Amino acid sequence: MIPKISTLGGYIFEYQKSVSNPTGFWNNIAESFYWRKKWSSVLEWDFLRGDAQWFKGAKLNLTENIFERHMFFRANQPALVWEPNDPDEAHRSLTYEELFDEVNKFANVLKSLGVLKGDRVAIYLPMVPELVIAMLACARIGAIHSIIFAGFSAQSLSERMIDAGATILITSDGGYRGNKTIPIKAIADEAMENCQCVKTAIILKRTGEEVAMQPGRDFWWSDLIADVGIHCPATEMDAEDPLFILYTSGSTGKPKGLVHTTGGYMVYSAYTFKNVFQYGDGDIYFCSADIGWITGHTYLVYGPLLAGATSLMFEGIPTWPDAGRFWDIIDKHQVNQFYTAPTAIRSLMALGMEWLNNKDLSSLKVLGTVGEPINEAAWHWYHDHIGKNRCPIVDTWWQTETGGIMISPMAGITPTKPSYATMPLMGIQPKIVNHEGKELMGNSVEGNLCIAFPWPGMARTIWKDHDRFIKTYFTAYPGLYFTGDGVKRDEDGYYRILGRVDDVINVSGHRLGTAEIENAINEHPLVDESAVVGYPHAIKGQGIYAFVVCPQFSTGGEEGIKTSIQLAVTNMIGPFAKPDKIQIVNGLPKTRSGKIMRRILMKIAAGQIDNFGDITTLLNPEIIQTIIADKNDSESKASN
Ligand code: 7RM
Repeated sequence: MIPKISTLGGYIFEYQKSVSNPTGFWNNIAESFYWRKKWSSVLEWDFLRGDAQWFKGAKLNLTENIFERHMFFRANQPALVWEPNDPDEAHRSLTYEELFDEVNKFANVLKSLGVLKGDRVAIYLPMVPELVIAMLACARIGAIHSIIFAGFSAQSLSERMIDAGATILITSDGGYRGNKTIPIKAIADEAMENCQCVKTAIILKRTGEEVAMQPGRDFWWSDLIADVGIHCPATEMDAEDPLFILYTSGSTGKPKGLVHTTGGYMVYSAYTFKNVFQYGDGDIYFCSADIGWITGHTYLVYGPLLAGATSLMFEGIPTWPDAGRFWDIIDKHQVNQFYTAPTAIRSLMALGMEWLNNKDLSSLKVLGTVGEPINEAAWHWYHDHIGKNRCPIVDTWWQTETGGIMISPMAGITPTKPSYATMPLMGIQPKIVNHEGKELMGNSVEGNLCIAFPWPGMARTIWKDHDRFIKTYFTAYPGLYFTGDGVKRDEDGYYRILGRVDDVINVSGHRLGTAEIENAINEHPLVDESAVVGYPHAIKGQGIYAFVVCPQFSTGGEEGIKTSIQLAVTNMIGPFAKPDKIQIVNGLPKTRSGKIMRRILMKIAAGQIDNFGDITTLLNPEIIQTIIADKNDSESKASN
């Protein structure tokens, strides 16, 4: 059994132990899992080289810790409950035994297609149970899955498949999202055309629409699954063998393929899941994140299933058929823990209280948020109207890179404060540093958030680019892992995350690099250059503001060019990366060395009109007032 902290005193005591003797602490936690062979050392590390190895020498298969380990007590307990997009379609429930059968069969399918340990398998699927089956089947045979969120464009999909060197793609005919049908296979076809590495595609039938099947390359899931056996022995993995690659945005244009490994990720995801949500036997846990993002990986699939939980997955969106969809699901399935993003809370809050009428939310015990800072108003609404003042909120801070939750209350144990992620979890040693790299000691300080010691769930490298891993995370503050987030430690020692301090923006919980969006905009033939910044947005947290220089566009064609820029971004990245505002400008504020001064553009986008600080290094200071005047102009036009 994975140990569970149950009192504040227990937390304080265990936390002290976990930081004074981290290897002893994690050694004990790891003992509650099933290993074919135990480790020879708990941890070897060197942050200067971006290295950490956990449970070295240990052998295991993660899926044996989900299935074999739970088969005696939980064979007939639902592992996965699936709620479809359309409430009129029947929901599905798979017990641990049933899910095990499906995973084994699909693992045999992969084997029959020649997939070997260490091969990369790309997965581009909507939120259906087969997505979970596919990823666990990879883990069963030691293949490395790389899931690409099904909202990404063909271009983004092929870029990621090429980088990962994926040889096989698992996808579907289409997908449902609210009242829309997404042509997944058509997008996948376009992506496969541009990458030579993918030789085989497995197509799941979801929408039943007509799709083109390329003979010799494309196979139906249902055909392949029909003639394979129900047993598939688990492949023995080293603790440090990769489990998956997940791409995330950074401050440069190219997304980073973060690599998570088997043993440490297993221990960390399950331990943090059980402790943060205080999951108990028989509870129904609902995480609304898409599996295409890290939250779905760790807290919809791996953490819950490793902990023997019943995990509910939802195919659709919170506002279709109406804004009561989440609350209907909670009512229907008697959900006990609910984990979502602040942007969802804000958008539902804005749609009014009527959607809560006649919904029974009394099963709820714990509420969680993740992905971006939660403002006080949204926190209170969630607390009062969803949790009815009796459910603790866990505001969980973490990243794709961290693999699991790092700073968060443990539900019902850590006293909460609205908009605070509160305290570090076991073994996590946060440090706050200033720009010179000096650690800020004591309370009531604000600076950049770093972590001083490894934890088992951390990413080990960037796929095929360890130098970039070192450069991105371990160079700014030598000896520390740098998160890219700003943070405040208040007078009580509580942590409040202030948001990114680099060129990453967070739009509706989607993490995007401004450079990525700029690259897409700059593809447009009429665009000379552009600068993208985030600005405060009431629902999305941050909106996307693009300043675009395109001297040649024909007068009067402003709307046309804006539309075609939106299209360029949709095609290159995906619809979720479309700028909320585009302003055509004559120039961008630049330093003498040619660097765009984003700090100024961020202020302008946020509505500031003076106090731009030191602008003496600017080559063209007059452009600031021009941009502001044009902005006001176009905004007053827009509101007329
Ligand atoms: C889990 C996830 C990571 C970035 C991170 C932060 C922001 C995440 C919170 C948060 C304030 C939170 N992974 N972030 N959680 N900010 N409070 N509770 O979202 O890789 O996609 O994004 O998200 O800026 O660095 S992620």
